[in-house]
Amino acid sequence: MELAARLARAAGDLVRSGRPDRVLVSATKSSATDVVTEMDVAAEALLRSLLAEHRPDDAILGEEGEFHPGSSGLTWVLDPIDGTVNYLYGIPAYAVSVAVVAGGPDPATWTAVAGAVHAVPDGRTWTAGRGLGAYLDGNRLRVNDARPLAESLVGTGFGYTRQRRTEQARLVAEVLPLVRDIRRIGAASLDLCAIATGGLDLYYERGLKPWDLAAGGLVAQEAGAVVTGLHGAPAGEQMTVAGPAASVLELTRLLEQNGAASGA
Ligand code: LIP
Repeated sequence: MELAARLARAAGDLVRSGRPDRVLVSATKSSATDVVTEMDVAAEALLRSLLAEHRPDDAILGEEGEFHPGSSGLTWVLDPIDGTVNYLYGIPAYAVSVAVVAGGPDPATWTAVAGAVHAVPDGRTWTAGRGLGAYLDGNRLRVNDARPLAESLVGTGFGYTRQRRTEQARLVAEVLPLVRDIRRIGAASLDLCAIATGGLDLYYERGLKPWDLAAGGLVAQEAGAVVTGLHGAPAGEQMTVAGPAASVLELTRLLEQNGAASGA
């Protein structure tokens, strides 16, 4: 937990100090808007070099690099800049996400052990250890009490392909009239930390990658939130829903009734 925080802060210092006035896109992935910047790559390279020094026998799964196998049974799951589009545009909502899991690299079979999410613009750092609780800059966190869906502030996000976004637009149009309001922060790890801090009542998103979810999901769980998928499935790329148990039950029913985990 302490090492995850140290690594996240170190990468955050690089991202913060090295941000040029105009950030350039160095590559794209699933679509022309799914961008990678030179800083994404540089920050992950720093994280990998620190892990080689401090945890040489552990495996590494990172958003921007190849899977590095290990022999210890532990895998570090890295998102060097979660919220890359916000970083590109200078919108102050992007984070370094560092988690360590038992097992890996298949997220369906791993158990998150510890994690840290470091908000680069303002330096806030969330940490969590399995069974050890969740903290924001050392202060213990507790998820909001459940409240009716109509009074809940709900976070969500959208993918990068037209097909997936068409489906997500249909779904959010069903959800919006039934909740207090919607927030689209643009970084899943910060959405999940907002659940832990009480800044959101609920969060749902389809299409999260393992590195989007690994650290923030543990922070939310250790703050007392339920983090799940639909139809009894675990949280993952098909769907992630997070919040207090009673509210998650209401939201998952609504999402299931609207076919949220099927289609694009
Ligand atoms: C982002 C996620 C966010 C999602 C964005 C994007 P990235 O991750 O954290 O929840 O809505 O579309 O996928 O690509 O910035 O690492």
